[in-house]
Amino acid sequence: MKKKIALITGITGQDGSYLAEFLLEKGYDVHGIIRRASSFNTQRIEHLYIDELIEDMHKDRKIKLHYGDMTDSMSLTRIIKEIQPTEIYNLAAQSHVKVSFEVPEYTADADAVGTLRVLEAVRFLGMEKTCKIYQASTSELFGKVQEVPQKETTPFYPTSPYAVAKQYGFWITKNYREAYGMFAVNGILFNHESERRGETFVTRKITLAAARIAKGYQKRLYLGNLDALRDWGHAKDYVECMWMILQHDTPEDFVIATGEQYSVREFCNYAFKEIGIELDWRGIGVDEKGYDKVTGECLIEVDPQYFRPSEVETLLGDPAKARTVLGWNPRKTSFENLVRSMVKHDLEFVEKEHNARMLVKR
Ligand code: NDP
Ligand code: GDR
Repeated sequence: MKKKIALITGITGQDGSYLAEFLLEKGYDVHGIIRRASSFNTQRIEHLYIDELIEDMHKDRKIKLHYGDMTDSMSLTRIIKEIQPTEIYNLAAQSHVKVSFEVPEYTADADAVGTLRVLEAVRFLGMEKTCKIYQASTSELFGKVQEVPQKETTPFYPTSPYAVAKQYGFWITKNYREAYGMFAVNGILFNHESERRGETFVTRKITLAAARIAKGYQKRLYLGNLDALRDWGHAKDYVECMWMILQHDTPEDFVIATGEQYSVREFCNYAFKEIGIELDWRGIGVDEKGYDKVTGECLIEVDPQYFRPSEVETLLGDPAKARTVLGWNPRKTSFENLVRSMVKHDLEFVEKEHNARMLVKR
């Protein structure tokens, strides 16, 4: 049987790191694209790479990394030509919705045209029939929602430069599938989190703050829209579904979600409960604050700098198609266990962070 070779763009991100682990376990040769940075950006994949590097520079490493960039067609084409992947997972993106309002042009270049670059490289190299492509589409496409819950047939209404760029990515993937008969598919994934989540996304920002408050390293957490409703799953469960989508007989797009919804405020309640604090919410709108019910201390405040020029107020996915067609289980990890594992991880993480700072001060 032909060896399965995977190329992951965005391998240094949350999903890329879990997917690399998953595919290695499945026996794949795993390659990833990393971009040049002035400091290390490989923390999430060091355990898949550095250890072997230290042992023996020339030994077959678990994953192979290549320098490239979503804004650079040449590098993408060169890498794809060199490694001849049988599956490409296009996860690389400027993935922060609020930041996309600050860097809209770059976001379009990396997230929209970047997707085209990958598809076109595969076509240009004549690999249309040998290489499957997974595109990381998003629930942000539904934006100003037209139907509840959102499913594969729900119309899109993107409300940020990020979502508009991803809408291009969605359609160009579908277009290459229909025009050239390529196995190019979209996973429309709702929010998914983990202890590897970037620190500026709301869930991780909350669990890190809860941990720092528990240890006495932080006094207060400042957030934006507390009323935003999201369908939050676990990243590890979602990368498995990316793979399942590519193993399906026919190239089809899938919504990946849990079918459960919580507000940012509720996420805070669960996270603070893990450090033994019951929150008492008082006030409304920008004046709303979260207090420790026992001590009366104010722990959470709204800061309008975190509001977005246009907000996605509510997202709730319907994973019925993925469940019935792929046999995927949307709630392997319960919401409570997701929050618990993130807080547990961050209690240890902030302790190490604090000790490292003390070391520097000495
Ligand atoms: P992250 O932000 O954690 O990771 C993004 C990855 O893309 C990083 O490896 C980053 O590299 C890389 N990257 C960014 N810009 C470029 C570029 N110009 N060239 C090459 N690589 C680049 O995202 P997630 O892992 O959370 O998400 C993975 C994908 O799924 C993204 O496309 C995201 O938009 C999409 N998505 C995510 C959801 C979620 O809830 N997590 C839900 C739906 C879709 P570096 O480490 O150097 O910054
Ligand atoms: P989102 O995730 O925009 O859904 O995009 P994020 O965690 O950034 O925001 C979720 C909701 O929380 C509200 N919010 C805050 N958000 C952040 N980041 N910081 C805050 O302080 C804060 N306070 C309230 C937001 O307004 C929003 O409503 C994520 C990304 O991973 C995308 O790449 C992906 O496509 C979508 O999920 C699905």
